[in-house]
Amino acid sequence: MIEACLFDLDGVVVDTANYHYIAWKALAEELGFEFTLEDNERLKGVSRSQSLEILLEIGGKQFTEQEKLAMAEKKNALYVSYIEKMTPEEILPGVEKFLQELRQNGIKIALGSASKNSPMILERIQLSAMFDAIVDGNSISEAKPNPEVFLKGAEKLGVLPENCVVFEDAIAGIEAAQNANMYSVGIGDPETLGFADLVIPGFDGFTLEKLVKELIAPFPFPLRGKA
Ligand code: B16
Ligand code: MG
Repeated sequence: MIEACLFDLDGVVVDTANYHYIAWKALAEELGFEFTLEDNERLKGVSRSQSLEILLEIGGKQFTEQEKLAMAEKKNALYVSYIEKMTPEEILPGVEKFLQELRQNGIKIALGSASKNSPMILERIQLSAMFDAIVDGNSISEAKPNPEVFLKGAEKLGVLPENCVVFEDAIAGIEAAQNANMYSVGIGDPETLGFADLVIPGFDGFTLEKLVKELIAPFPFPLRGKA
């Protein structure tokens, strides 16, 4: 039985990946190397500090912890200057309608994101009120694929993990959902996220009825292979 749905933010509710990309690219250019869109794929769902490590590995650069802290802050300041201007129009297609349908059916909703900027983004896109609980980069100590972010979300909602569904666009996020013993729905490419319980291209035209039919009915929890 589905009692709660937990949503990742970047790549699921909004597409902030491009803002992250422009900000990381600016830092890379300042350091004298190129950072491509393909490189940016490696940063999706990854924490800010881990993202910087990956970026510096790509550029073959080494810095002290203090220097790295300053770089992460600089990147974040630029990133924040972009997300400050976000509007509700940037909510991905079908998301609001799906969230409303969940509420109407008494299903609880939580956010489970690695981003420390989640509260600001939700406020700018005017979606904060839709979430019964918010767990983000400010309240977790372990990054996905560790299940902490989703387990904390379920706990805040007072729902058992096996009655939760996680919506995620990142491989590490689907792994985190599976490690939490929750159902997982991948948002994006079946080739990349095929190991999720269900993969959909996005929320446009997606309904609770479809979720139950395509995810829960074929895999009632006690019969799931990996449960
Ligand atoms: P911040 P998600 C993640 O958001 C992004 O996908 C990832 O690219 C970013 O590095 C991370 O948040 C941390 O973001 O610098 O704002 O704290 O996909 O977990 O919603
Ligand atoms: Mg994401």
